[in-house]
Amino acid sequence: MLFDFEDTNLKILEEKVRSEESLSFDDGVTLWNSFDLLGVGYLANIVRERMHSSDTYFIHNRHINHTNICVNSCQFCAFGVNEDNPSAYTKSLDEIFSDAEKYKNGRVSEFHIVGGLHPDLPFQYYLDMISGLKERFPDVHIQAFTAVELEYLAGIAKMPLKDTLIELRDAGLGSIPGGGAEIFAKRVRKKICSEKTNAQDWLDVHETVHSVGMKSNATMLYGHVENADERTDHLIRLRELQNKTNGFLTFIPLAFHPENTNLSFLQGTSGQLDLRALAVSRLMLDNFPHVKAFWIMITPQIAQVSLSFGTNDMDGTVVEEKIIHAAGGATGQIFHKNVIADMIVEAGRMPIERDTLYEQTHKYMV
Ligand code: V47
Repeated sequence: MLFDFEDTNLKILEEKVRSEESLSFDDGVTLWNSFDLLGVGYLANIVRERMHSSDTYFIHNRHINHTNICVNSCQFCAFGVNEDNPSAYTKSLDEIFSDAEKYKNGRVSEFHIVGGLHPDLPFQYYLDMISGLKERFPDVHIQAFTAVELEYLAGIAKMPLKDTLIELRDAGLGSIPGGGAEIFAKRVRKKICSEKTNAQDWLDVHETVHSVGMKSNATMLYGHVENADERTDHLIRLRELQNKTNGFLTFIPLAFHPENTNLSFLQGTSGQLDLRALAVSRLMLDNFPHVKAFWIMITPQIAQVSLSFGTNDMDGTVVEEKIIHAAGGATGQIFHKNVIADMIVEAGRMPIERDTLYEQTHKYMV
């Protein structure tokens, strides 16, 4: 099929994309800056269809945010608060188990657990959370704790990260979510999350996760003070680690939501930037199996359109989402899986309900 590129720079990139050559730093910057969004999407769709044809994944999952108390105060975050804040909460283990219990008969296949860096909870709380969930729901995969939380938990446990991970894995932890990466560039981290795990530490945590046989995801927070060079650098650093370990499953670009944050003077992201972020990620991360459109972040409508802009995954049912909703997220928090499947079909794609490791769990007739 011939595509009529408005931007001739993209025509040159098409040859590289078709011959499966990795794109360079300069190519990445070209993609972020091109005025030809449809051209960028067309290129990303070539990769998406080569890897997955029309297959589009989603999962019956439930997010759990166990505490919003956090010792860090990232400028972009409206979720984390200190202990004295009236909105501070920490779920007891019984509360977590009873939240999870509500889904016992719903064939939920994944619990996705992230929270703040709590100053007082002992390591045993996290071990008991994971082993208690596993005991009650042996068939449910537990994806929990970002690299930032894991580094913090190792500090609390007073153990090397690898041993901490092994204890959590033996308690039932299955894989690691992609949060906490933000943008790797020092200039940006200094502005938006100066106290947080530095970029190399984030990458090292994931390398250690992969070394103990667990898979993980990766993210990039975009649409705040970062520039095209910094986004490209972020993607290339992830691609390099993936070349080394092959332990990443999915990349999820996270659209910055400004409300109630210290960066609330910034605008939220546009549909144009959301689609571009997904497409450029698909093109630069040619060694990542999956690129996910997290509908909570970008609206179900943009997520659906993005299935022709490089994405092959729509996350899932979610149920409870506090991080983006604290920052003005305007979508609901729950989607019935038949609605997700219908949206995928309407976009001309094939819905596949999956588990965390992308094994098919349910066949939809279309
Ligand atoms: O780590 C915090 C980000 C992340 C804001 O692995 C914000 O499958 C936008 O990582 N605006 C948590 N983003 C969510 C996350 C995630 C979500 C869905 C799927 C997966 C996965 C991972 O949310 C945080 C931080 O990077 N975040 N505040 C905000 N105002």
